[in-house]
Amino acid sequence: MTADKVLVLIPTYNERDNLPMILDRLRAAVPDADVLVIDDGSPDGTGDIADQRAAADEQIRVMHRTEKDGLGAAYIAGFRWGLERDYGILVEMDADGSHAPEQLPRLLAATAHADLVIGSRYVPGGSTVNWSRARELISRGGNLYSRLALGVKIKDITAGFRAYRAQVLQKLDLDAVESRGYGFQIDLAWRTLQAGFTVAEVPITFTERTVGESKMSGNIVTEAFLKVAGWGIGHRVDQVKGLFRKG
Ligand SMILES: Nc1nc2c(ncn2[C@@H]2O[C@H](COP(=O)(O)OP(=O)(O)O)[C@@H](O)[C@H]2O)c(=O)[nH]1
Ligand SMILES: [Mg+2]
Repeated sequence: MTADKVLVLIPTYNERDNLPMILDRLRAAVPDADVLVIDDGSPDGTGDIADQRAAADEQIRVMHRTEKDGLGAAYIAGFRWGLERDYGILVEMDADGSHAPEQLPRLLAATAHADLVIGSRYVPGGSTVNWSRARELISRGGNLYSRLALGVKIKDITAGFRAYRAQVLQKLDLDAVESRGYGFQIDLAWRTLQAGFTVAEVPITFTERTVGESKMSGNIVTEAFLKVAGWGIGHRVDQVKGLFRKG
């Protein structure tokens, strides 16, 4: 059996001081994986840096999008690009160093027995480094809330370091995904479970960026909060309808 071809998707917005370092580390840690940088027209010139790297390394490609349109939209565009080529595994990874490329082999190994593998901060062995109390509270609160509202067991459903088997993304209706930030990760995990695929979590060390700025905002949290409530209620209504149909 040949190993699945791996594509690592890296969305960027103003990451000029992070991207070269993360590409170096990734290419060293997982030399067989191809890389697609998805840049939303970063004003700081991240897209040009990505182009220079792509010119020197045929395993690095760049998708230029014209305006900042959120992490979710960037990933959807990247997934489509990868599905059109014959990649078996599509990886989501931040450009800011929060996700260690050195831990990617651990995620890839777990795709042998799960359709979606989440690099998790909140399973035994997982951790966060340099994170503010406020960010950790939002993250832990969002995860607890999602677990209760959706009735799922995933400990880190907002995590953005992931490996999807291509079959999952082929089956999901990517056109229907509207969520942009945090909600996007919850949205895709939820759709993956609803479609009957398996999800596994492997521990990672999440290290908050030391360079550049987070694009996280209150709007992103509010969007996620409202959407999760909607999915949770919709799911419960379906369950009740199912009971009536049976009875
Ligand atoms: N292409 C693209 N990338 C984005 C956008 N927003 C954030 N990113 C990238 O997504 C990754 C995670 O974003 P970050 O700001 O670090 O979010 P945080 O880790 O939740 O604070 C980084 O690589 C960002 O550059 C966007 O609108 N478009
Ligand atoms: Mg970050």
